[in-house]
Amino acid sequence: MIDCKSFYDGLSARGIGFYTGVPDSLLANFCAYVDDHGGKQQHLITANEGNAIALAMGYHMATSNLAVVYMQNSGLGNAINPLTSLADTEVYRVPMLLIIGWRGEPSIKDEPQHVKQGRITPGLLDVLEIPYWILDAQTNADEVLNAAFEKIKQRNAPAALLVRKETFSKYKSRHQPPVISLLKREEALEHILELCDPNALIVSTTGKTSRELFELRVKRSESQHDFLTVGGMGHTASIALGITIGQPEKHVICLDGDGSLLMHMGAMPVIAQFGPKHFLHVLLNNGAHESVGGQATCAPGVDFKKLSSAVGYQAYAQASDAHSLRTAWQSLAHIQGPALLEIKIQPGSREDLGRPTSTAEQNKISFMETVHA
Ligand SMILES: Cc1ncc(C[n+]2csc(CCOP(=O)(O)OP(=O)(O)O)c2C)c(N)n1
Repeated sequence: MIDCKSFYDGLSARGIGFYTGVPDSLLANFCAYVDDHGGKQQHLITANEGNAIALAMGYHMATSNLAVVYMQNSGLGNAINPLTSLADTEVYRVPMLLIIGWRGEPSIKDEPQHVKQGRITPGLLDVLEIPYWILDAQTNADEVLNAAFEKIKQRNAPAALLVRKETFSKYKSRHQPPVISLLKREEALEHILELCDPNALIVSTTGKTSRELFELRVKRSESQHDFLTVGGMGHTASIALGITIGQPEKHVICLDGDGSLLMHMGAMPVIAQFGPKHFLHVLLNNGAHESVGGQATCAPGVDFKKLSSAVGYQAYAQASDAHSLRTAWQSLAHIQGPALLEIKIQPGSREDLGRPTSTAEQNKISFMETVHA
């Protein structure tokens, strides 16, 4: 396996001065090492991967140094526009090193949302004309870094490392995210299922929220009719907006995460502008990207009450335990217009949490059958 410290030292020796990106479980050990050793001056988690490319570009222009941009391959989509229209050799030509976690690598079993992305990732890099090297536990990291940096220098443009599962050795972060509530996400979801109109259309976000919701429906012996957004991180609220536009009389509940909401926060003013009558946006705020390792988000510094009011939501309420959740729910029940319910939750989840057993398409079909029932 590649030792996180030697890899980090190897990057520092080759002039890397800054790290930015969106976390991925395959890169979690290395990113935890960066976070502990780079500090605030050297490491910033962005809201989405495109932001990270742009940040690396600004950093390079200001210092002439190189930044690393790390991401899961799911994030390549967010990065393609700034990679192609800013950093590319035919535009500003900005050097940087991309470190990309390779979920869904062919021949390795993975979740449905990763399968195609994993299969096309090398081809995508080829189409983008970004030279890349594959990194795994057996790789001689020094040789790969020499080759990659040589290429970056020669082209003065981005190059990438595609990182296989279990490449980096274990590193335990010294920092735990601050505990902002004692309520677990799964408990919050259970309360929501108790409180909500049984005919409400629920759309849940990427990661463990959807996995927990799926298991809660099993536990409650209820049908699986919620829409579980397994991919497309950050787009849950826009999917929910589309649903409410199509079904304006039904109650639509969007279960969002803080990382997810921040990733495409521009959806909020658009929701407010449309002004759906029965739209509850629930923010499950644990201040972390818990599903991929618990890396911090900037949510703890955001005043979501002011934010929701500033973008035009009609109401806001906050909860952090069963009692305040019930009160908050009731206070929003008769609001006509989009409302934000922020539930502060504890980072963490069950060790034995499973994954949806139905396919993504089956999930869509069940959801649509419920909508049209
Ligand atoms: C575009 C994109 N980037 C990154 C990921 C990897 N990813 C999956 S879930 C997740 C964290 C989501 O955080 P949050 O919305 O706060 O929910 P939590 O995991 O804390 O419940 C990340 C980064 C992804 N799936 N898609």
